[in-house]
Amino acid sequence: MTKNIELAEVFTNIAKILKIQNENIFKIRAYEKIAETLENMPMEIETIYKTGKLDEIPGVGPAIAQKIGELLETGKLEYYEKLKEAIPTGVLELLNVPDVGPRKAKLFYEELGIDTVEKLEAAALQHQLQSLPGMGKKAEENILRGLELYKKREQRRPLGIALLAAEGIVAELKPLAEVAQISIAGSLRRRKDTIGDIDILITSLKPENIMEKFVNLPQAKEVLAEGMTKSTILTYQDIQVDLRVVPPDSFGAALLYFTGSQAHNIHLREMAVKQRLKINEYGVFQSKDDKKIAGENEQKIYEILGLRYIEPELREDRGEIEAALNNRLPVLVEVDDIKGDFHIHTNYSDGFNTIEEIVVAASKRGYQYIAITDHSQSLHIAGGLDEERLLEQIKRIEQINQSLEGITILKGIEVDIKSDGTLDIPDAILKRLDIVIAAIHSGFKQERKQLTERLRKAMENPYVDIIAHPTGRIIGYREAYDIDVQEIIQIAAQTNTALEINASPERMDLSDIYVKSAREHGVLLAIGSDAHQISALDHMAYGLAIARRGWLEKEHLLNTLSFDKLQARLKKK
Ligand code: DGT
Ligand code: CA
Ligand code: CA
Repeated sequence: MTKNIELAEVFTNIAKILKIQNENIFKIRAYEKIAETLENMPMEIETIYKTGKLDEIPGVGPAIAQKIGELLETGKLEYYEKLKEAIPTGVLELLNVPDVGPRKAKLFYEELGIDTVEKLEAAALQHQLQSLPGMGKKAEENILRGLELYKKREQRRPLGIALLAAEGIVAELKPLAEVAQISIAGSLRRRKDTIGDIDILITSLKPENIMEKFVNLPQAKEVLAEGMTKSTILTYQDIQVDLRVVPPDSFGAALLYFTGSQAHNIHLREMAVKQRLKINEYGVFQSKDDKKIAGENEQKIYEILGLRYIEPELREDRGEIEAALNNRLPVLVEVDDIKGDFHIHTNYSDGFNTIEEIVVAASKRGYQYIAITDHSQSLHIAGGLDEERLLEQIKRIEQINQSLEGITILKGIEVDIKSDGTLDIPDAILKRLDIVIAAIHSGFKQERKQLTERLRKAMENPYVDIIAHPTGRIIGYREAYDIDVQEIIQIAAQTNTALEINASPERMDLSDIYVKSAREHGVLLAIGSDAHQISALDHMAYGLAIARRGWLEKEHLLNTLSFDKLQARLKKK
Protein backbone atom coordinates (compact mmCIF):
# COMPACT_ATOMS: atom_id res chain seq x y z
CA MET A 1 0.00 0.00 0.00
CA THR A 2 2.61 2.44 1.02
CA LYS A 3 4.50 2.14 -2.26
CA ASN A 4 1.28 2.92 -4.12
CA ILE A 5 0.82 6.05 -2.06
CA GLU A 6 4.47 7.07 -2.43
CA LEU A 7 4.27 6.77 -6.20
CA ALA A 8 0.92 8.52 -6.28
CA GLU A 9 2.50 11.45 -4.47
CA VAL A 10 5.31 11.71 -7.01
CA PHE A 11 2.85 11.76 -9.91
CA THR A 12 0.59 14.26 -8.15
CA ASN A 13 3.58 16.53 -7.63
CA ILE A 14 4.64 16.21 -11.25
CA ALA A 15 1.13 17.24 -12.31
CA LYS A 16 1.27 20.23 -10.00
CA ILE A 17 4.65 21.38 -11.26
CA LEU A 18 3.47 21.06 -14.85
CA LYS A 19 0.42 23.14 -13.96
CA ILE A 20 2.59 25.87 -12.50
CA GLN A 21 4.67 25.74 -15.66
CA ASN A 22 1.45 26.07 -17.68
CA GLU A 23 2.07 22.82 -19.54
CA ASN A 24 -0.31 20.91 -21.80
CA ILE A 25 -3.53 20.02 -19.96
CA PHE A 26 -3.69 16.46 -21.35
CA LYS A 27 -0.21 15.73 -20.13
CA ILE A 28 -1.13 17.07 -16.68
CA ARG A 29 -4.33 15.07 -16.59
CA ALA A 30 -2.48 11.85 -17.43
CA TYR A 31 -0.34 12.25 -14.31
CA GLU A 32 -3.33 13.13 -12.15
CA LYS A 33 -5.19 10.08 -13.39
CA ILE A 34 -2.40 7.65 -12.65
CA ALA A 35 -2.00 9.16 -9.17
CA GLU A 36 -5.70 8.67 -8.47
CA THR A 37 -5.57 5.12 -9.80
CA LEU A 38 -2.60 4.28 -7.58
CA GLU A 39 -4.33 5.70 -4.51
CA ASN A 40 -7.45 3.64 -5.09
CA MET A 41 -5.85 0.42 -6.24
CA PRO A 42 -6.29 -2.56 -3.94
CA MET A 43 -3.22 -4.35 -5.36
CA GLU A 44 0.43 -3.53 -4.71
CA ILE A 45 1.98 -1.75 -7.68
CA GLU A 46 5.21 -3.63 -7.03
CA THR A 47 3.47 -6.98 -7.49
CA ILE A 48 1.93 -5.85 -10.75
CA TYR A 49 5.28 -4.53 -11.91
CA LYS A 50 7.01 -7.81 -11.13
CA THR A 51 4.46 -9.79 -13.10
CA GLY A 52 4.98 -7.43 -16.06
CA LYS A 53 1.37 -6.31 -16.21
CA LEU A 54 1.74 -2.57 -15.76
CA ASP A 55 0.13 -1.95 -19.13
CA GLU A 56 -3.12 -3.48 -17.90
CA ILE A 57 -3.64 -0.61 -15.48
CA PRO A 58 -5.88 2.05 -17.01
CA GLY A 59 -3.91 5.14 -17.93
CA VAL A 60 -0.51 3.47 -18.01
CA GLY A 61 1.15 3.98 -21.38
CA PRO A 62 4.82 3.35 -22.15
CA ALA A 63 6.00 6.71 -20.72
CA ILE A 64 4.31 6.23 -17.37
CA ALA A 65 5.23 2.54 -17.20
CA GLN A 66 8.89 3.52 -17.64
CA LYS A 67 8.60 6.04 -14.81
CA ILE A 68 6.93 3.55 -12.47
CA GLY A 69 9.71 1.08 -13.24
CA GLU A 70 12.42 3.65 -12.58
CA LEU A 71 10.83 4.64 -9.27
CA LEU A 72 10.47 1.04 -8.12
CA GLU A 73 13.98 0.05 -9.22
CA THR A 74 15.95 3.09 -8.07
CA GLY A 75 13.63 4.82 -5.60
CA LYS A 76 14.07 7.99 -7.68
CA LEU A 77 12.87 9.55 -10.89
CA GLU A 78 15.27 11.61 -12.94
CA TYR A 79 12.45 13.54 -14.65
CA TYR A 80 10.91 14.52 -11.32
CA GLU A 81 14.25 15.57 -9.82
CA LYS A 82 14.77 17.93 -12.79
CA LEU A 83 11.31 19.43 -12.40
CA LYS A 84 11.92 20.07 -8.71
CA GLU A 85 14.97 22.17 -9.54
CA ALA A 86 12.66 24.68 -11.22
CA ILE A 87 9.81 24.51 -8.71
CA PRO A 88 10.64 23.33 -5.19
CA THR A 89 8.15 21.03 -3.43
CA GLY A 90 7.25 23.70 -0.87
CA VAL A 91 5.71 25.80 -3.64
CA LEU A 92 3.40 22.89 -4.50
CA GLU A 93 1.94 22.95 -1.01
CA LEU A 94 0.75 26.49 -1.78
CA LEU A 95 -1.67 24.98 -4.30
CA ASN A 96 -3.49 23.29 -1.43
CA VAL A 97 -4.48 26.70 -0.12
CA PRO A 98 -7.92 27.63 -1.45
CA ASP A 99 -7.70 30.56 -3.87
CA VAL A 100 -4.07 29.90 -4.73
CA GLY A 101 -3.91 28.48 -8.23
CA PRO A 102 -0.85 27.65 -10.33
CA ARG A 103 -0.57 31.21 -11.64
CA LYS A 104 -0.52 32.76 -8.17
CA ALA A 105 1.82 30.12 -6.75
CA LYS A 106 4.28 30.93 -9.51
CA LEU A 107 3.87 34.66 -8.94
CA PHE A 108 4.42 34.43 -5.18
CA TYR A 109 7.44 32.22 -5.58
CA GLU A 110 9.10 34.24 -8.31
CA GLU A 111 8.36 37.69 -6.91
CA LEU A 112 8.67 37.10 -3.16
CA GLY A 113 10.48 33.76 -2.86
CA ILE A 114 7.48 32.26 -1.05
CA ASP A 115 8.03 28.51 -0.86
CA THR A 116 6.07 27.51 2.25
CA VAL A 117 2.55 28.08 3.52
CA GLU A 118 3.99 29.83 6.58
CA LYS A 119 5.79 32.35 4.37
CA LEU A 120 2.58 32.89 2.43
CA GLU A 121 0.66 33.67 5.59
CA ALA A 122 3.36 36.05 6.82
CA ALA A 123 3.40 37.87 3.47
CA ALA A 124 -0.40 38.16 3.43
CA LEU A 125 -0.49 39.49 6.98
CA GLN A 126 2.14 42.07 6.09
CA HIS A 127 0.08 43.05 3.02
CA GLN A 128 2.90 42.21 0.63
CA LEU A 129 0.63 40.32 -1.75
CA GLN A 130 -1.80 43.06 -2.70
CA SER A 131 0.69 45.07 -4.72
CA LEU A 132 1.73 42.15 -6.93
CA PRO A 133 0.52 42.22 -10.55
CA GLY A 134 -3.06 40.95 -10.91
CA MET A 135 -3.59 40.93 -7.14
CA GLY A 136 -5.21 43.62 -4.98
CA LYS A 137 -6.73 44.09 -1.57
CA LYS A 138 -9.69 41.78 -2.17
CA ALA A 139 -7.50 39.00 -3.61
CA GLU A 140 -5.24 39.21 -0.57
CA GLU A 141 -8.22 38.93 1.77
CA ASN A 142 -9.41 35.87 -0.15
CA ILE A 143 -6.05 34.24 0.40
CA LEU A 144 -6.18 34.92 4.12
CA ARG A 145 -9.63 33.28 4.21
CA GLY A 146 -8.22 30.38 2.19
CA LEU A 147 -5.47 29.98 4.76
CA GLU A 148 -8.07 29.60 7.52
CA LEU A 149 -9.77 26.78 5.58
CA TYR A 150 -6.39 25.22 4.88
CA LYS A 151 -5.61 25.04 8.58
CA LYS A 152 -9.01 23.55 9.37
CA ARG A 153 -8.58 20.90 6.69
CA GLU A 154 -5.39 19.67 8.25
CA GLN A 155 -7.56 18.55 11.17
CA ARG A 156 -10.34 16.55 9.47
CA ARG A 157 -10.10 14.14 6.51
CA PRO A 158 -12.79 13.01 4.10
CA LEU A 159 -14.32 9.63 4.97
CA GLY A 160 -12.99 8.06 1.76
CA ILE A 161 -9.36 8.84 2.58
CA ALA A 162 -9.59 7.77 6.23
CA LEU A 163 -11.46 4.57 5.43
CA LEU A 164 -8.83 3.38 2.94
CA ALA A 165 -6.07 4.17 5.42
CA ALA A 166 -7.89 2.32 8.22
CA GLU A 167 -8.61 -0.72 6.09
CA GLY A 168 -4.92 -0.92 5.20
CA ILE A 169 -3.99 -0.99 8.88
CA VAL A 170 -6.68 -3.51 9.78
CA ALA A 171 -5.37 -5.77 7.01
CA GLU A 172 -1.90 -5.69 8.61
CA LEU A 173 -3.07 -6.41 12.16
CA LYS A 174 -5.85 -8.90 11.54
CA PRO A 175 -3.62 -11.88 10.69
CA LEU A 176 -1.75 -11.69 14.02
CA ALA A 177 -2.34 -14.81 16.10
CA GLU A 178 -2.94 -12.70 19.23
CA VAL A 179 -5.84 -10.78 17.67
CA ALA A 180 -9.22 -12.27 18.61
CA GLN A 181 -11.49 -9.61 17.13
CA ILE A 182 -10.74 -6.37 15.32
CA SER A 183 -13.05 -3.53 14.34
CA ILE A 184 -12.96 0.03 13.19
CA ALA A 185 -14.68 2.29 15.75
CA GLY A 186 -15.22 6.05 16.25
CA SER A 187 -16.59 8.41 13.64
CA LEU A 188 -15.25 6.10 10.94
CA ARG A 189 -17.55 3.27 12.01
CA ARG A 190 -20.38 5.80 12.10
CA ARG A 191 -19.32 6.74 8.55
CA LYS A 192 -19.26 10.43 9.27
CA ASP A 193 -18.33 12.52 6.21
CA THR A 194 -15.14 13.81 7.79
CA ILE A 195 -12.91 12.04 10.26
CA GLY A 196 -10.81 13.57 13.03
CA ASP A 197 -8.79 10.45 13.81
CA ILE A 198 -9.06 6.73 13.11
CA ASP A 199 -10.06 4.50 16.03
CA ILE A 200 -9.36 0.79 15.92
CA LEU A 201 -10.42 -1.71 18.57
CA ILE A 202 -8.90 -5.13 19.12
CA THR A 203 -9.70 -7.82 21.64
CA SER A 204 -6.86 -9.95 22.88
CA LEU A 205 -5.47 -11.57 25.99
CA LYS A 206 -1.91 -10.69 24.90
CA PRO A 207 -1.77 -7.03 23.86
CA GLU A 208 2.05 -6.65 23.93
CA ASN A 209 2.85 -8.18 20.54
CA ILE A 210 -0.02 -6.31 18.95
CA MET A 211 1.26 -2.95 20.15
CA GLU A 212 4.77 -3.82 19.02
CA LYS A 213 3.46 -4.56 15.53
CA PHE A 214 1.22 -1.46 15.50
CA VAL A 215 3.92 1.09 16.31
CA ASN A 216 6.20 -0.50 13.71
CA LEU A 217 3.68 -0.55 10.89
CA PRO A 218 5.06 0.55 7.51
CA GLN A 219 2.32 3.23 7.55
CA ALA A 220 3.63 4.76 10.79
CA LYS A 221 5.60 7.96 10.40
CA GLU A 222 5.65 8.76 14.11
CA VAL A 223 4.60 7.12 17.35
CA LEU A 224 2.67 9.65 19.40
CA ALA A 225 1.93 7.40 22.39
CA GLU A 226 2.75 3.83 23.26
CA GLY A 227 1.18 1.85 26.08
CA MET A 228 0.04 -1.67 26.93
CA THR A 229 -3.58 -1.17 25.91
CA LYS A 230 -3.62 2.14 24.08
CA SER A 231 -1.23 3.54 21.46
CA THR A 232 -1.37 6.27 18.88
CA ILE A 233 0.54 6.66 15.64
CA LEU A 234 0.67 9.27 12.91
CA THR A 235 0.64 7.87 9.37
CA TYR A 236 2.58 9.16 6.39
CA GLN A 237 -0.64 10.84 5.29
CA ASP A 238 -0.61 12.67 8.65
CA ILE A 239 -3.67 10.85 9.93
CA GLN A 240 -3.73 9.99 13.60
CA VAL A 241 -4.66 6.41 14.50
CA ASP A 242 -5.72 5.31 18.00
CA LEU A 243 -5.54 1.62 18.81
CA ARG A 244 -7.06 0.13 21.95
CA VAL A 245 -6.85 -3.45 23.06
CA VAL A 246 -9.42 -4.85 25.52
CA PRO A 247 -10.13 -8.38 26.79
CA PRO A 248 -12.54 -10.43 24.62
CA ASP A 249 -15.35 -10.37 27.17
CA SER A 250 -15.50 -6.55 26.85
CA PHE A 251 -15.69 -6.40 23.05
CA GLY A 252 -19.31 -5.23 22.81
CA ALA A 253 -19.02 -2.65 25.56
CA ALA A 254 -15.75 -1.27 24.21
CA LEU A 255 -17.07 -1.19 20.65
CA LEU A 256 -20.15 0.68 21.81
CA TYR A 257 -18.08 3.11 23.85
CA PHE A 258 -15.44 3.83 21.21
CA THR A 259 -17.92 4.02 18.36
CA GLY A 260 -19.66 6.92 20.03
CA SER A 261 -20.82 9.42 19.31
CA GLN A 262 -20.10 10.92 22.66
CA ALA A 263 -23.62 12.42 22.69
CA HIS A 264 -25.14 9.00 21.96
CA ASN A 265 -23.07 7.42 24.75
CA ILE A 266 -24.04 10.05 27.28
CA HIS A 267 -27.71 9.54 26.49
CA LEU A 268 -27.34 5.77 26.91
CA ARG A 269 -25.55 6.21 30.21
CA GLU A 270 -28.37 8.41 31.52
CA MET A 271 -30.84 5.70 30.60
CA ALA A 272 -28.69 3.09 32.34
CA VAL A 273 -28.51 5.12 35.53
CA LYS A 274 -32.33 5.28 35.67
CA GLN A 275 -32.37 1.49 35.52
CA ARG A 276 -29.77 1.30 38.32
CA LEU A 277 -27.12 0.16 35.89
CA LYS A 278 -23.62 1.37 35.16
CA ILE A 279 -22.20 1.26 31.68
CA ASN A 280 -18.60 1.78 30.62
CA GLU A 281 -16.11 0.42 28.09
CA TYR A 282 -15.80 -2.87 30.01
CA GLY A 283 -19.43 -3.79 30.33
CA VAL A 284 -22.82 -3.17 31.93
CA PHE A 285 -22.88 -3.58 35.70
CA GLN A 286 -25.61 -3.61 38.35
CA SER A 287 -25.17 -0.57 40.60
CA LYS A 288 -26.05 -2.42 43.79
CA ASP A 289 -23.34 -5.10 43.63
CA ASP A 290 -21.21 -4.26 40.58
CA LYS A 291 -22.18 -7.57 39.04
CA LYS A 292 -21.41 -7.62 35.29
CA ILE A 293 -24.48 -8.48 33.25
CA ALA A 294 -23.25 -7.78 29.70
CA GLY A 295 -20.12 -6.79 27.78
CA GLU A 296 -19.25 -9.20 25.05
CA ASN A 297 -21.99 -8.30 22.66
CA GLU A 298 -23.10 -4.84 21.54
CA GLN A 299 -26.62 -5.91 20.63
CA LYS A 300 -27.14 -7.43 24.09
CA ILE A 301 -26.28 -4.10 25.71
CA TYR A 302 -28.96 -2.29 23.73
CA GLU A 303 -31.37 -5.07 24.63
CA ILE A 304 -30.70 -4.71 28.37
CA LEU A 305 -31.45 -1.00 28.07
CA GLY A 306 -34.77 -1.86 26.40
CA LEU A 307 -33.65 -0.74 22.95
CA ARG A 308 -33.59 -2.17 19.47
CA TYR A 309 -30.10 -2.44 17.97
CA ILE A 310 -29.06 0.95 16.61
CA GLU A 311 -26.92 0.98 13.47
CA PRO A 312 -23.63 2.91 13.95
CA GLU A 313 -24.56 5.49 11.28
CA LEU A 314 -27.51 6.63 13.41
CA ARG A 315 -25.61 7.07 16.67
CA GLU A 316 -25.58 10.84 16.89
CA ASP A 317 -28.35 11.41 19.47
CA ARG A 318 -30.60 12.84 16.77
CA GLY A 319 -33.67 10.94 17.90
CA GLU A 320 -32.42 7.40 17.28
CA ILE A 321 -32.63 6.38 20.94
CA GLU A 322 -36.27 7.49 21.20
CA ALA A 323 -36.97 5.69 17.91
CA ALA A 324 -35.30 2.52 19.19
CA LEU A 325 -37.40 2.67 22.37
CA ASN A 326 -40.62 2.94 20.36
CA ASN A 327 -39.61 0.44 17.72
CA ARG A 328 -39.66 3.15 15.07
CA LEU A 329 -36.10 2.94 13.78
CA PRO A 330 -35.80 3.29 10.01
CA VAL A 331 -34.97 0.16 8.04
CA LEU A 332 -31.86 1.66 6.48
CA VAL A 333 -31.12 1.28 2.80
CA GLU A 334 -28.40 -1.28 2.10
CA VAL A 335 -25.78 -1.79 -0.55
CA ASP A 336 -27.76 -4.58 -2.23
CA ASP A 337 -30.71 -2.21 -2.70
CA ILE A 338 -28.69 -0.02 -5.06
CA LYS A 339 -29.65 -0.69 -8.66
CA GLY A 340 -27.73 2.02 -10.46
CA ASP A 341 -25.63 5.18 -10.51
CA PHE A 342 -26.88 8.58 -11.71
CA HIS A 343 -23.71 10.59 -12.19
CA ILE A 344 -20.87 9.31 -14.37
CA HIS A 345 -18.42 11.06 -16.69
CA THR A 346 -16.77 9.52 -19.73
CA ASN A 347 -13.97 10.54 -22.05
CA TYR A 348 -16.52 12.58 -24.00
CA SER A 349 -15.83 15.25 -21.36
CA ASP A 350 -13.28 15.07 -18.51
CA GLY A 351 -13.72 11.41 -17.62
CA PHE A 352 -11.07 8.83 -18.33
CA ASN A 353 -12.95 5.80 -19.64
CA THR A 354 -15.10 5.07 -22.65
CA ILE A 355 -18.84 4.46 -22.28
CA GLU A 356 -18.24 0.80 -23.14
CA GLU A 357 -15.63 0.36 -20.39
CA ILE A 358 -17.90 1.95 -17.84
CA VAL A 359 -20.94 -0.12 -18.65
CA VAL A 360 -18.93 -3.33 -18.34
CA ALA A 361 -17.68 -2.25 -14.90
CA ALA A 362 -21.17 -1.18 -13.82
CA SER A 363 -22.61 -4.47 -14.96
CA LYS A 364 -20.05 -6.32 -12.82
CA ARG A 365 -21.37 -4.35 -9.86
CA GLY A 366 -24.81 -5.76 -10.56
CA TYR A 367 -26.38 -2.49 -11.65
CA GLN A 368 -29.52 -2.42 -13.81
CA TYR A 369 -28.79 1.03 -15.17
CA ILE A 370 -26.25 3.85 -15.22
CA ALA A 371 -26.66 7.43 -16.31
CA ILE A 372 -23.93 8.90 -18.47
CA THR A 373 -23.81 12.54 -17.48
CA ASP A 374 -20.94 14.39 -19.06
CA HIS A 375 -20.47 18.12 -18.61
CA SER A 376 -22.15 20.62 -20.90
CA GLN A 377 -20.48 23.28 -23.03
CA SER A 378 -20.01 26.09 -20.47
CA LEU A 379 -17.44 23.95 -18.70
CA HIS A 380 -14.67 24.45 -21.25
CA ILE A 381 -11.89 23.22 -18.99
CA ALA A 382 -13.72 19.92 -18.53
CA GLY A 383 -14.29 19.53 -22.27
CA GLY A 384 -18.03 20.10 -21.86
CA LEU A 385 -20.29 18.87 -24.67
CA ASP A 386 -21.96 21.24 -27.09
CA GLU A 387 -25.24 20.26 -28.74
CA GLU A 388 -23.56 18.54 -31.62
CA ARG A 389 -21.34 16.31 -29.49
CA LEU A 390 -24.20 15.56 -27.14
CA LEU A 391 -26.31 14.40 -30.08
CA GLU A 392 -23.41 12.28 -31.22
CA GLN A 393 -23.16 10.74 -27.73
CA ILE A 394 -26.91 10.07 -27.65
CA LYS A 395 -26.58 8.14 -30.90
CA ARG A 396 -23.61 6.21 -29.59
CA ILE A 397 -25.45 5.22 -26.40
CA GLU A 398 -28.46 4.07 -28.38
CA GLN A 399 -26.15 1.85 -30.41
CA ILE A 400 -24.42 0.41 -27.35
CA ASN A 401 -27.71 -0.19 -25.58
CA GLN A 402 -28.81 -2.50 -28.38
CA SER A 403 -26.03 -4.93 -27.55
CA LEU A 404 -26.48 -4.87 -23.77
CA GLU A 405 -28.28 -7.35 -21.61
CA GLY A 406 -29.39 -6.81 -18.00
CA ILE A 407 -28.19 -3.23 -17.92
CA THR A 408 -29.29 -0.06 -19.69
CA ILE A 409 -27.41 3.17 -20.22
CA LEU A 410 -29.50 6.25 -19.54
CA LYS A 411 -28.72 9.14 -21.85
CA GLY A 412 -28.00 12.04 -19.57
CA ILE A 413 -26.12 15.26 -19.03
CA GLU A 414 -24.75 17.27 -16.15
CA VAL A 415 -26.10 20.50 -17.52
CA ASP A 416 -24.61 23.74 -16.29
CA ILE A 417 -26.88 26.23 -14.54
CA LYS A 418 -25.72 29.62 -15.81
CA SER A 419 -25.55 32.72 -13.57
CA ASP A 420 -29.08 33.75 -14.54
CA GLY A 421 -30.54 30.32 -13.77
CA THR A 422 -30.97 29.26 -17.39
CA LEU A 423 -29.40 26.04 -18.63
CA ASP A 424 -26.72 25.91 -21.30
CA ILE A 425 -28.45 23.22 -23.37
CA PRO A 426 -31.85 24.07 -24.90
CA ASP A 427 -34.99 22.25 -23.76
CA ALA A 428 -35.50 20.80 -27.24
CA ILE A 429 -32.37 18.72 -26.71
CA LEU A 430 -32.82 18.01 -23.00
CA LYS A 431 -36.15 16.51 -24.00
CA ARG A 432 -34.35 13.79 -25.92
CA LEU A 433 -32.42 12.63 -22.87
CA ASP A 434 -33.52 10.04 -20.31
CA ILE A 435 -32.19 11.99 -17.37
CA VAL A 436 -30.93 15.49 -16.70
CA ILE A 437 -28.88 16.49 -13.70
CA ALA A 438 -28.26 20.20 -13.32
CA ALA A 439 -25.50 21.87 -11.35
CA ILE A 440 -23.82 25.15 -10.59
CA HIS A 441 -20.16 25.27 -11.56
CA SER A 442 -19.40 28.99 -11.57
CA GLY A 443 -20.49 32.26 -10.05
CA PHE A 444 -20.51 30.74 -6.55
CA LYS A 445 -19.95 34.10 -4.98
CA GLN A 446 -23.39 35.47 -5.86
CA GLU A 447 -25.69 36.68 -3.10
CA ARG A 448 -27.71 34.13 -1.17
CA LYS A 449 -31.00 35.19 -2.72
CA GLN A 450 -29.66 35.16 -6.24
CA LEU A 451 -28.10 31.71 -5.86
CA THR A 452 -31.27 30.27 -4.40
CA GLU A 453 -33.36 31.76 -7.23
CA ARG A 454 -30.92 30.36 -9.74
CA LEU A 455 -31.50 26.86 -8.40
CA ARG A 456 -35.26 27.48 -8.24
CA LYS A 457 -35.32 28.35 -11.91
CA ALA A 458 -33.40 25.18 -12.76
CA MET A 459 -35.73 23.01 -10.67
CA GLU A 460 -38.76 24.55 -12.35
CA ASN A 461 -37.46 23.34 -15.72
CA PRO A 462 -39.62 20.29 -16.55
CA TYR A 463 -36.64 18.31 -17.84
CA VAL A 464 -34.39 18.66 -14.79
CA ASP A 465 -34.62 15.47 -12.73
CA ILE A 466 -31.84 15.95 -10.20
CA ILE A 467 -29.84 18.85 -8.77
CA ALA A 468 -26.24 17.68 -8.53
CA HIS A 469 -24.00 18.49 -5.55
CA PRO A 470 -26.58 20.99 -4.27
CA THR A 471 -24.39 23.02 -1.88
CA GLY A 472 -21.17 22.95 -3.90
CA ARG A 473 -18.87 22.37 -0.96
CA ILE A 474 -15.50 20.76 -1.47
CA ILE A 475 -14.25 19.48 1.84
CA GLY A 476 -11.30 21.55 2.99
CA TYR A 477 -11.14 23.54 -0.25
CA ARG A 478 -14.39 25.40 -0.71
CA GLU A 479 -17.24 26.26 1.61
CA ALA A 480 -20.80 25.58 0.45
CA TYR A 481 -22.33 28.29 -1.73
CA ASP A 482 -24.35 30.73 0.28
CA ILE A 483 -27.73 29.12 -0.42
CA ASP A 484 -30.76 28.53 1.73
CA VAL A 485 -30.72 24.74 1.73
CA GLN A 486 -34.04 24.45 3.57
CA GLU A 487 -35.66 26.53 0.86
CA ILE A 488 -34.02 24.41 -1.83
CA ILE A 489 -35.49 21.33 -0.15
CA GLN A 490 -38.95 22.91 -0.24
CA ILE A 491 -38.63 23.87 -3.89
CA ALA A 492 -37.46 20.34 -4.67
CA ALA A 493 -40.60 19.01 -3.00
CA GLN A 494 -42.84 21.43 -4.93
CA THR A 495 -41.24 20.77 -8.31
CA ASN A 496 -40.81 17.03 -7.82
CA THR A 497 -37.05 17.32 -8.35
CA ALA A 498 -34.66 14.89 -6.68
CA LEU A 499 -31.57 16.11 -4.84
CA GLU A 500 -28.26 14.42 -5.35
CA ILE A 501 -26.10 12.82 -2.72
CA ASN A 502 -22.82 13.30 -4.49
CA ALA A 503 -20.61 10.47 -3.28
CA SER A 504 -17.29 11.83 -4.41
CA PRO A 505 -15.14 11.75 -1.23
CA GLU A 506 -14.23 15.42 -1.37
CA ARG A 507 -17.83 16.53 -1.96
CA MET A 508 -20.19 14.34 0.10
CA ASP A 509 -22.96 16.74 -0.84
CA LEU A 510 -25.79 16.86 0.35
CA SER A 511 -24.65 16.05 3.85
CA ASP A 512 -26.47 13.85 6.34
CA ILE A 513 -28.51 16.45 8.21
CA TYR A 514 -29.92 17.95 5.00
CA VAL A 515 -30.61 14.46 3.66
CA LYS A 516 -32.68 13.71 6.75
CA SER A 517 -34.54 16.97 6.31
CA ALA A 518 -35.16 16.25 2.62
CA ARG A 519 -36.63 12.89 3.58
CA GLU A 520 -38.93 14.58 6.08
CA HIS A 521 -40.14 16.93 3.32
CA GLY A 522 -40.88 14.06 0.95
CA VAL A 523 -38.00 14.86 -1.42
CA LEU A 524 -36.39 11.92 -3.19
CA LEU A 525 -32.62 11.60 -3.13
CA ALA A 526 -30.35 10.18 -5.81
CA ILE A 527 -26.81 8.97 -5.16
CA GLY A 528 -24.29 9.76 -7.87
CA SER A 529 -20.69 8.57 -7.72
CA ASP A 530 -19.56 11.45 -9.97
CA ALA A 531 -17.04 8.92 -11.23
CA HIS A 532 -14.45 10.18 -13.70
CA GLN A 533 -12.93 6.71 -13.93
CA ILE A 534 -14.05 3.14 -13.31
CA SER A 535 -12.46 2.73 -9.89
CA ALA A 536 -14.46 5.70 -8.64
CA LEU A 537 -17.73 3.85 -9.20
CA ASP A 538 -16.89 2.37 -5.79
CA HIS A 539 -17.48 5.78 -4.23
CA MET A 540 -21.14 4.76 -4.24
CA ALA A 541 -20.36 3.31 -0.79
CA TYR A 542 -19.69 6.79 0.59
CA GLY A 543 -22.98 8.06 -0.81
CA LEU A 544 -24.72 5.14 0.79
CA ALA A 545 -23.09 6.10 4.10
CA ILE A 546 -24.62 9.57 3.86
CA ALA A 547 -27.99 8.11 2.91
CA ARG A 548 -27.94 5.85 5.96
CA ARG A 549 -26.77 8.67 8.23
CA GLY A 550 -29.70 10.65 6.82
CA TRP A 551 -32.13 7.91 7.95
CA LEU A 552 -33.02 6.90 4.40
CA GLU A 553 -34.96 3.75 3.72
CA LYS A 554 -35.12 2.03 0.37
CA GLU A 555 -38.15 4.03 -0.75
CA HIS A 556 -36.43 7.40 -0.26
CA LEU A 557 -33.76 6.77 -2.88
CA LEU A 558 -34.14 6.87 -6.64
CA ASN A 559 -31.25 4.39 -6.95
CA THR A 560 -33.28 1.55 -5.46
CA LEU A 561 -35.93 1.55 -8.19
CA SER A 562 -35.86 -1.25 -10.71
CA PHE A 563 -35.20 -0.06 -14.27
CA ASP A 564 -38.88 -0.22 -15.20
CA LYS A 565 -40.04 1.71 -12.18
CA LEU A 566 -37.30 4.26 -12.69
CA GLN A 567 -38.39 4.89 -16.26
CA ALA A 568 -41.96 5.45 -15.16
CA ARG A 569 -40.81 7.77 -12.40
CA LEU A 570 -38.54 9.82 -14.70
CA LYS A 571 -41.43 10.40 -17.10
CA LYS A 572 -43.55 11.77 -14.28
CA LYS A 573 -41.92 15.15 -13.82
P1 DGT B 1 -13.56 12.28 15.33
O1 DGT B 1 -12.37 11.45 15.63
O2 DGT B 1 -13.43 13.69 15.77
O3 DGT B 1 -13.99 12.20 13.92
O4 DGT B 1 -14.81 11.71 16.18
P2 DGT B 1 -14.90 10.42 17.08
O5 DGT B 1 -16.33 10.24 17.40
O6 DGT B 1 -14.20 9.28 16.45
O7 DGT B 1 -14.18 10.85 18.42
P3 DGT B 1 -12.87 10.34 19.17
O8 DGT B 1 -11.88 9.75 18.24
O9 DGT B 1 -12.41 11.48 20.00
O10 DGT B 1 -13.40 9.24 20.16
C1 DGT B 1 -13.92 8.01 19.70
C2 DGT B 1 -15.11 7.64 20.52
O11 DGT B 1 -14.74 7.38 21.87
C3 DGT B 1 -16.16 8.75 20.63
O12 DGT B 1 -17.05 8.73 19.54
C4 DGT B 1 -16.84 8.39 21.90
C5 DGT B 1 -15.74 7.80 22.74
N1 DGT B 1 -15.19 8.82 23.65
C6 DGT B 1 -14.00 9.42 23.55
N2 DGT B 1 -13.83 10.29 24.56
C7 DGT B 1 -14.95 10.24 25.29
C8 DGT B 1 -15.40 10.91 26.46
O13 DGT B 1 -14.72 11.73 27.03
N3 DGT B 1 -16.63 10.59 26.92
C9 DGT B 1 -17.41 9.66 26.29
N4 DGT B 1 -18.61 9.39 26.75
N5 DGT B 1 -17.03 9.05 25.20
C10 DGT B 1 -15.82 9.32 24.71
CA1 CA C 1 -11.99 9.24 15.92
CA1 CA D 1 -9.66 8.84 18.78
